[in-house]
Amino acid sequence: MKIMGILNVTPDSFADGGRHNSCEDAVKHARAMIAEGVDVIDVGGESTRPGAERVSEAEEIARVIPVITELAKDGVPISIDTMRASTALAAVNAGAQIINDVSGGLADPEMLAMAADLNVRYIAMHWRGASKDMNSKAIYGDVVQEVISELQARITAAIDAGIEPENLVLDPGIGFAKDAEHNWAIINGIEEFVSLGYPVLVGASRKRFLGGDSPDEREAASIALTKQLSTSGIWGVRVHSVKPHKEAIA
Ligand code: PMM
Repeated sequence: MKIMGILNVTPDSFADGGRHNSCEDAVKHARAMIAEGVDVIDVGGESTRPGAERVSEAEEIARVIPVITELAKDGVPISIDTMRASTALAAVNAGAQIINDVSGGLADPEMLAMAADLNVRYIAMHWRGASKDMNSKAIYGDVVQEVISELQARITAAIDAGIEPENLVLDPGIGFAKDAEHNWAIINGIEEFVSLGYPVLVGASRKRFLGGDSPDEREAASIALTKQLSTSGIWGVRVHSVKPHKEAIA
């Protein structure tokens, strides 16, 4: 099972704020993850936390491209966590090999065609709308079946746009338009997602449904979840810390 290490390059992710320093800090943090054996570094310049506002395209690109350019020299696989085709293009040109689109192609009408053109791996996550008001969309009857059927629509759209099926990765979108009970139902039903026949990525690390008052207090539960998921047949987990998750899998 692959470990995707999260590298959020947002002003609030690193202590000092300024862009140059946050690039340097981000690269340093990524190199520490590489030393611990990370499989993919997921670079993102836009927060998708519940309630988050969008950042501009120019700002997103200014945050992530210097970091990707530097990390590409290390030869580690890099994914770009973006909902914008333009950012995905700039990132792939700078050395990223995977597009991680939390909107599964719904946020930017150019995204699926761009991913097809670039012929890189494309992670399609289940999404029902922008972070600003996604919590109001957490309404399901059978959450597993509804998320699967909404993902199937994204698979069809991706393939219609020219994305090669072997380039597709699916993600149920833990915490995106989902309450705690929905997230747990998906975790417990993850094998139904695996049985769709595509690699499955799960991003549950330090998310609110794990309890605790702060992200740090959710670390033990995150690691326990990786251990549980390691026998489910999923392709990878998207996590904040590398070593403990590697140990859990081992
Ligand atoms: N979660 C976040 C951001 N990007 N990408 C994928 N593929 N799956 C996720 O679950 C996911 C993501 C938000 O989490 P963070 O704020 O901890 O980065």
